[in-house]
Amino acid sequence: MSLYQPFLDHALALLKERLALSLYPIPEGFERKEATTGKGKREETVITTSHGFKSPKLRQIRAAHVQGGNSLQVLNFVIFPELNYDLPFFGADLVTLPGGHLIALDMQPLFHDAAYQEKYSDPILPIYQSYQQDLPWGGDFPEEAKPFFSPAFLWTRPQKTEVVQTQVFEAFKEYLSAYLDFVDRAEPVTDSQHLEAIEQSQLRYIGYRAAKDPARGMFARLYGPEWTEEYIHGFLFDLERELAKR
Ligand code: DBV
Repeated sequence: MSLYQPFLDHALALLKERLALSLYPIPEGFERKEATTGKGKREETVITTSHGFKSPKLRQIRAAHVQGGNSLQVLNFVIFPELNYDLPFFGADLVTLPGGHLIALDMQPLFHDAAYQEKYSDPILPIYQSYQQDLPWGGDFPEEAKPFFSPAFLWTRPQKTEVVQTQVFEAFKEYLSAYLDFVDRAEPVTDSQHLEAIEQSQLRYIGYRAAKDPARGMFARLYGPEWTEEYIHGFLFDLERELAKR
């Protein structure tokens, strides 16, 4: 079984328990994609599956799960709230490559003012701090990505797979549960200036992630550049296209 299957199973079970969930459509040809890489003993089949849901307050809950053997496992799981809520994004990028594990977990903020931090970061800091010893700061990451993370950004590069299966899994569960507490309490925004600011911030975030998707190279090598661009803009980071339809 893949390293991140238990994460996905847990997340979907918890979402079903706590939200009025319905399916989010996955464009045809993107539910499951397979390719074979390497030759001879190095041959591996790499399967990417997609999962999409929504709930009344959450526009898109989606996961991309890449399974390519022991040295290629990825779960990218993001929740995009509806545009009439000031909720942060839930962002998890759980990546295992030949070089090791790379874990990013955060409630990615729409705004950086003190009131927003107090509402959506401060409650997460005790969870974040409780993992600092076992999951230390992972070092360099792109400077331009910094505006998209919160003070509770858990960024770590565990050496041992066992740490992913234990502490990282626990942290993932705690962050997701705390996020769903935020969702429970969220009230719709009605002020038009505030709504406009939320939409702009969501577009900025999604635009950045679509433009700088660190998986673009991997997907293009596996499945070709056309499939990859369509996957990124038509499913993984689709807000711009969805707004054009509204
Ligand atoms: N990352 C994605 C999606 C992925 C994915 C949709 C479906 O946004 C996977 C797959 N992330 C993925 C892979 C790598 C990373 C790395 C395959 C390894 C790339 C490589 O080394 O070849 C957090 N993810 C990373 C890195 C960061 C993140 C900081 C290191 C990449 C680097 O150093 O450039 N999550 C990522 C990120 C944001 C986020 C940048 C920004 C808002 O939420």
